[in-house]
Formats: sequence, structure tokens, C-alpha cells
Amino acid sequence: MNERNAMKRTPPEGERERAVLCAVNRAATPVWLVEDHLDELAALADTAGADVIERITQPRMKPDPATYIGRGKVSEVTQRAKNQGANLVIFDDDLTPVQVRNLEQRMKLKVIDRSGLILDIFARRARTREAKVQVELAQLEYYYPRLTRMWTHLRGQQGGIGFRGPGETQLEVDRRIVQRRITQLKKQLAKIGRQRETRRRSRRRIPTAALVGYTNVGKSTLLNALSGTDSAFVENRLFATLDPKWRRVESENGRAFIAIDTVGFIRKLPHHLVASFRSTLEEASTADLIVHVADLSHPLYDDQIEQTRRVIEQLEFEDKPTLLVFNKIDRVQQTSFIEKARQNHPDSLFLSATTGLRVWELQKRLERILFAAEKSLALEVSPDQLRLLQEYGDSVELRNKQWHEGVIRLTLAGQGADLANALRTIDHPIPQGL
Ligand SMILES: Nc1nc2c(ncn2[C@@H]2O[C@H](COP(=O)(O)OP(=O)(O)OP(=O)(O)O)[C@@H](O)[C@H]2O)c(=O)[nH]1
Ligand SMILES: [Mg+2]
Repeated sequence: MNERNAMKRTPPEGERERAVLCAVNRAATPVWLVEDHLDELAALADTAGADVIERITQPRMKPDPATYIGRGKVSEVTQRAKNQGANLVIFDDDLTPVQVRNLEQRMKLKVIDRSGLILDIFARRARTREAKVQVELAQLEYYYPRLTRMWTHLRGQQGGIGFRGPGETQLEVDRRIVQRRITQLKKQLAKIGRQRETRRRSRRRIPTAALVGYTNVGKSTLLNALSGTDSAFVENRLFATLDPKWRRVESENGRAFIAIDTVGFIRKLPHHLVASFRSTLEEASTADLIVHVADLSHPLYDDQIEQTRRVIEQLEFEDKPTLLVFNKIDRVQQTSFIEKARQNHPDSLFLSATTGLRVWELQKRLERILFAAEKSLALEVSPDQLRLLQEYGDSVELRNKQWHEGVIRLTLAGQGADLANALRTIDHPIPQGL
């Protein structure tokens, strides 16, 4: 039988694939943690469009450099996969190019690792041009070292999970073509980044909070709850959001701030992805405040918080003021559970984005932090000056307007620099200390 016929048929797009999950259980790692990693891998597989048929772990001191799991185990996994009609084996750790090649050769099944799976999901989810370019770049950088002749030969006949991409070129055989494409994509990204920067500058300076956190914790749901809309896409699958969305949030006193939703993080997020999504995430880095959202109903929420902090460090915006918010408290029955989290994280807030429980508390806290440096100034202006101020934008607020013998008395409120700019537009002297 030649290799082509020996390979399992890949189901057409839209049809679900059948996967076996495989992990090495290192001596130092507790079993429940390995199981949790596998739960997450299963959720990733489900999001990518595969039904998980079986989960297999092997206790080992460290992975086998040639085949990751032991060689005897390779035959066992192959046999079990084939008996169950699986076409795909997904490994929980990243495999080296050599391991992928050896495994595919021996198993005659499609082999992918956690990073490959995450990249595949991103590829399917990318909608905007920027997201597509970012994902294609990350895929090419990830697959580039894996472009061996054998690998290409086997993969050339494959499709489905692990082989989808916005660019359709990720399987180019010729490394030089891949290298050229990488350079091209980097240039495109730099250009898109510059355009984004110009757009951001032209947006008048409004206080901004960015929602960041592990995937599926409810960031988009919270954005909707804060802004009173349901326009951000919410789904109980991983990586529902790839492009940062921003919404205006009106406060009771008529001031507005902006909340930005961002792509979720996950343990072992491929570093190529973090690198290529850097410009998207830079939207968050320009925020005045980072709202770190966590899912209190998740058994490993502390671990997820830690993982998120690591990515924030990688992105180098750990110095920004951060507010930790525990979401999904409606799913937590015992109050002792909430108390424990409150003791460990004293300055955090507890709420439910879906039921709206205590979302107002977050809103108040955000207003307090974001408008803390706000100053106000009593003024008398002419109708023409009033018109100019009204056109000036959202960064200053006009309060208590009163007509008085042809002039308007009002209070101008906002950040010092914004007040000064607003006064400049109406040629008004700028008081000292602004
Ligand atoms: N019970 C409950 N479910 C919630 C709450 N907030 C969000 N969810 C659910 O959690 C799932 C994920 O919500 P999203 O808002 O898409 O989460 P996200 O953090 O934006 O996820 P990604 O964009 O994938 O990173 C959805 O099924 C939501 O309905 C909550 O307060 N309580
Ligand atoms: Mg989201």
C-alpha cells in the first residue's frame, strides 16, 4: 500500500474530524493537572471541529526526543485510533519537527500539537484583514522549520484541521517562497499598524479601559454588559474574539469612557501568535487601565490568572494600573469560595456579566479610576465659543450650562491637558496649573 492510500481520509470542510488526544504525564505533574490540560485540549479540539474519541496519557520522566511518547506507546495509540476510526492525533505539548515526522511516518495518521491546533482555530476565526495577516504570519513562522521533504510529502495530501489558513500558501514547498511571503506579511502588518495608529490618534483622547484575560472568561459578555449592547460576539468556545472591539460606555454624569475587548489568552499560547498579535494587543497597551477578567467558576482560575499575567509581562504592559475582576459568580454556590478569592485578591471585584449582578460596581470603580485626575473649570463663553467647544469632542464635558445676558456660564470638566486644548480652541487664556 502506498503512503497516499495508507493515510486516513480527511473529512471535507464542515464535517467533524475524529481525534485522539495524547499527553505525557511527567512525574512532577499531578494527575488532576494533566487531566485539566487535556480538558482544555479537548475544548480546543471541539472548537476546531473535532470530536474527541479517546484521551491517552503516558507517565514518563520526560518525552522521548524521537517520538515524544515511548515507541511501544506509539503502536498502541495508532491501534486504538484506527479501531475507533480516528483520523487525527493531537498532542498536548509542542512537538519538534523530527517528532512530527517520525510520528506521522509510524502512525500514518495526521499528527498535530497544541500550537498547531490553536493556530488552526485562529485561522478559522480570522475575519478582518489584519487578523488574517497576523494568523498567516504566525502559521508560516511556526511551520517554516517543519518544512522537511517528508513532511511536505505527507502533508501535501492532507486537509482539514491543522492545514487551513487564510492565505492558502502555508504549505508552499519551497522555503524561499515561504521566506519571501513572511517578509511580505511583516511589511503589510507594519503598514496596517501605522494606519491603526493614525486612526487611534484621530480618535480624541477619551479615558480607556482594556478587558484582558484567559479565553472564555466572559470578556466580550462584560463589554456588552457595560455598554448596554449585545454587539460583541460571545460564544462558549475558545477564542471567540480575535479583533479588538471598542465600545463607548456612558456614565451617569454624562461622561464617557471607552472599553476595549481583546483576544483571549491560553496556557502555552504559541509565541509566534503573541508576536504577530502584538499590534492588535497594542490597542490594549494604550489603555489607561487594564481590567483583568477571571472566571471564578473555573476550577483552575488562579492558574489562568497566572498565565494571563505572564502574557501581559511578555507584552510589556505590566506596569499599567490593573483591576482584577472575577466574573461568573452566578455559577458559584458557596460564599466561602468567593471569600477565599477575596482574601487572596483583596482589591478585586466580583460580578456576573450575564445576570448583570454587580456590574454597576465595576462601572463605578472604572469611573472613579478613569476620571480620578479630572479637573473642572468655571467659564463664561460666547455662543460661538460654545459651538466650538461642543464640536471639540468627548474628552471634555460641558456641565451646568446657563444663559446669562448673552453669554453662557458653564463648567468644563476633563483631564488637565484636554481642558487646556479645549481652551486653546476657543482662544481662552489657560489658567496656571492646568
Ligand atoms: N454563567 C455565566 N456565564 C457567563 C458569564 N459571562 C460569560 N459567560 C459565558 O461564558 C462564555 C464565554 O463568554 P465570552 O464573553 O465569549 O468570553 P470571552 O472571554 O470573550 O472569550 P474569548 O473571546 O473566546 O477569549 C459564553 O458562553 C458566555 O455566555 C457569567 O457571568 N455567568
Ligand atoms: Mg471574546
